[in-house]
Amino acid sequence: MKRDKISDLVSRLNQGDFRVLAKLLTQLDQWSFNAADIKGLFNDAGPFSLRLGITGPPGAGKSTIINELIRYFRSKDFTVGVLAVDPSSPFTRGAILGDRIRYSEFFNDPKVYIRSLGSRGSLGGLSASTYLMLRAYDLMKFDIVLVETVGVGQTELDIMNVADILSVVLVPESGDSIQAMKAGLLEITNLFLVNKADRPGSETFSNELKATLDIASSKANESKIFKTVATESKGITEFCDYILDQKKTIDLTKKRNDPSLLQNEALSILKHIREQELIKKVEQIKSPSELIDLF
Ligand SMILES: Nc1nc2c(ncn2[C@@H]2O[C@H](COP(=O)(O)OP(=O)(O)OP(=O)(O)O)[C@@H](O)[C@H]2O)c(=O)[nH]1
Ligand SMILES: [Mg+2]
Repeated sequence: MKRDKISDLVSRLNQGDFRVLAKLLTQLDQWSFNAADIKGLFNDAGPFSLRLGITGPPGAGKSTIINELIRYFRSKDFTVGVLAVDPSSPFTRGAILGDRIRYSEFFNDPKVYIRSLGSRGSLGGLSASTYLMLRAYDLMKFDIVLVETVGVGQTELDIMNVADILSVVLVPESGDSIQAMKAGLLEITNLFLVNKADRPGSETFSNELKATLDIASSKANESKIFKTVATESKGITEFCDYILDQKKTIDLTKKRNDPSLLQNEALSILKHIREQELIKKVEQIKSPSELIDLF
């Protein structure tokens, strides 16, 4: 099969064709390009899509919530892009199949594009190609881009850098583990969804969460908690209305030109490039002396 030139794909993104985006994302994932090919992704003028990050522990209901969010935003006639980063899958295939079933309702919707991605090769953080992919989504001019990540380790720090609004999904079952594993998740945002509110203990859990957050956050930075039952579409409208309110207050052009965010992105991308170069060198090692020669 003939491969499209990546720079052509980039320049055709503004036509809004999902097939062009799909081909480009595949090539970005394989990281088979040089800087000149993808220059067109680095656009400073916009318009830009609002990126809503949905992160949280495995199985909290992130994908089910995203399904509901898509339905809400479609009801407002917004175009929606979804990028689901699945660190558990070393290959993309499993994730694609899983999410195909989950998001099947929108499979034929010409205004919804969904892509899953394994986060291989990035030591737990978002892969360098994720940054480029989100730039490609921007050029498609989606109104909203939903980014699903599992909130563990480095990923939760990376997602802070790419999401314009970041929400964390927790479930009542996480109860007493709040201090331990959630500590990191509590620090990255002040916007929470307590999902599976149909489960016992959800009221107590929400109250405890609120109390924990109130100690940490200032008045100006007040935390927001939404209780949801994603499987029954409960609580979703309230959350989405809030997001749309927030959307009005965010200057996306300023955000995409924010030096500290750009520096973070640069660091991720450069680390990846240097790591690939190092791996090539390391693979040549055949003896202890060759090893030390590389130092
Ligand atoms: N009882 C109940 N179950 C729910 C709710 N939301 C999601 N689930 C179920 O929880 C399970 C996990 O949901 P997912 O949406 O796949 O969760 P996830 O966070 O995307 O999971 P990973 O991507 O694997 O980390 C599924 O069986 C859902 O049907 C809810 O509000 N209440
Ligand atoms: Mg999921």
